Amino acid sequence: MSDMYEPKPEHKFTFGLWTVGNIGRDPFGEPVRHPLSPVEIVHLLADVGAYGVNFHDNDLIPIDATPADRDRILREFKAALQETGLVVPMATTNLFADPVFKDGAFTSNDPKVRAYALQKTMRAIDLGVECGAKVYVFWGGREGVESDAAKDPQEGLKRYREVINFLCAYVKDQGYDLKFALEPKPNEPRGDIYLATVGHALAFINTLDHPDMVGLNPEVAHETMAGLNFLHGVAQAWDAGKLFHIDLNDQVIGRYDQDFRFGAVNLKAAFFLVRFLENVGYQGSRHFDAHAYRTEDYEGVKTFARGCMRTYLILKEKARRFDGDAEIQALLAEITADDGTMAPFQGGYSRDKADALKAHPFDRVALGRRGLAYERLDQLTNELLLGVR
Ligand code: GLT
Ligand code: MN
Ligand code: MN
Repeated sequence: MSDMYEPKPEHKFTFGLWTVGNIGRDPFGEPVRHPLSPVEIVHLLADVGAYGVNFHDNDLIPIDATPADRDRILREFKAALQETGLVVPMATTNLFADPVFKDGAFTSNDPKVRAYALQKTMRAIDLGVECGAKVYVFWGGREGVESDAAKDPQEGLKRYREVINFLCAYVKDQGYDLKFALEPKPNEPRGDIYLATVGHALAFINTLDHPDMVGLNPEVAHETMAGLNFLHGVAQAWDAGKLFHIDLNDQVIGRYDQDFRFGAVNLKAAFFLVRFLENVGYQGSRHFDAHAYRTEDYEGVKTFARGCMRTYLILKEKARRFDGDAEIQALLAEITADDGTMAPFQGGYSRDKADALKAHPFDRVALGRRGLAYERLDQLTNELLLGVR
């Protein structure tokens, strides 16, 4: 399909090996698709027009691989990257699948498990950097509890902090050009996961030894699972200079972790998200952390992957139209109109300003009577998204 919604490298669309490589296993059912090798996945992604591919250490190198296996797999993977032109902007560690991590990795109650998790992460960082990754994601899916009798949440946070501090120092010591991105999630697979939302993670970062090295990888589905407005979390991460990466997908509030195709559920929320990312000038990857419905074969997986990128680009075009729509812009200008009379009270504090404001007469009733026309604005937004303007 060659049209204005065709993905190009400059769009920075990326997928994890685990996304299009998802074989459709769920808690109730066996896999529905045969596993693809990392090399096959790279070719599939190149086929649909992606820019990059991300991975967990064990998506690429099986946990029990010998050093010889590791070398061969890595050689073949790098050759596939070379052949297709795909890059690896991000990497991460699988600290959730193996039984050893059933009580968490960095926050496990067992010091041997914590040390093993740290060792595994250092090795995985080496692997990611070797493949070119500049962002390293920490998704602590097993860092948490089912019962608070098992673990003191303060102790959990202390352990988490100690490990992130250690790893920041490791990256500096190795001279790697790498930033960390924490990915919050409220629950699943643990009953409750530590650092549950963007807000929790932002506050935690400020307690670290090297807060400058650590930012966020917010995911649409995860904030939505918590019932939150994803855009607001993203905006706050951006405002703090912490939007290092983003996981795009979709999710119905109150359901299991769905990881649907971007825009599959809430197109309007996806629209405002894309408009935000484009308008603020976010330069990072647009990473789709999603997978195809379990009903699909690999043709369906390609349709899914193309759909994520195409929806993003369509919404980007819609954002351009929204910002150029005379009626919408006139309405926005009216809503935010400023006659300048409040200028003496704005900006920083001064004693004179405070005194003048305390003495100023306001017609509260008239201010409260004004209609704001948000109904019209939202309806115009809907009509723009529905393609009738
Ligand atoms: C897992 C999770 C994702 C994370 C991945 C990175 S692992 O697939 O569901 O949200 O981004 O560790
Ligand atoms: Mn998810
Ligand atoms: Mn994710």
